[in-house]
Amino acid sequence: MRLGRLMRIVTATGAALAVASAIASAPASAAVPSDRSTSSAAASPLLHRQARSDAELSQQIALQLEIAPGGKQTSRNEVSYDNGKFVVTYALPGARALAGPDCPRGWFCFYENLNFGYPRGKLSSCYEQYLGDYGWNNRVSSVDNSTTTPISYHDIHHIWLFTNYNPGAISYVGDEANDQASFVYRYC
Ligand SMILES: [Ca+2]
Repeated sequence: MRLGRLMRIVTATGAALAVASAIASAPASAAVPSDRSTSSAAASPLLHRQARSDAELSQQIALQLEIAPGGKQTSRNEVSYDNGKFVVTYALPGARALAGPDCPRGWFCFYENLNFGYPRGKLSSCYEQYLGDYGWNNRVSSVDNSTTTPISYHDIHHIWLFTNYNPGAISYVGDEANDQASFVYRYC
C-alpha cells in the first residue's frame, strides 16, 4: 500500500473514532454546564492540601479566585461568593488537622479530603446548586449537614450519588462517589 493511501485511511479512521467517542461521551439530555475548575490552576496540588506557610495560604486564596472568579476574600483563609451564599475555607498553616465534622449550624459542608479534611465549602440555599460555579466539581470526599433538611449530591450528569441526611456527617462518601459530585440539592 502506498504511504499516501495509508495515511488517508489512518486519518479517516481517526476522525471516525473521534466522532464516535464524542457521541459516546455526550450526555443524552441537556448540555453539561461549563466547569471552570478544569483549568491548570485546579490541578495544583496546593489547592487540595493544608498550607505550610502564610505565603502558601495566600497562593491558595489566589488559586481559588483563579479557578472560580467573582469571589471576595473575607478573611485570611476564606473566600465568599454571591454575597456569602457560598463560602470556601482553607486550613490555616500550622493548625492541627480536624478531629471531626465542623459545619456551622444552618449550613451544609463538603470537604476536599476524607475525615473532613480542608479545604471546606459550605452552602445553605435550597434546591439545586452547581459546585462548578465555585471551582468545586469532582472534589467532594466527605460531608457534614447542619441544616434541618437532607442534602443530595449528584454527578455532572445529575446522577444521584448519595444523600447526607440531617443532622449528620459522612467521613467518606465511598469509592463510587468520591470526587464525583457536581450538583447539590437541598430539599426545603
Ligand atoms: Ca477529594
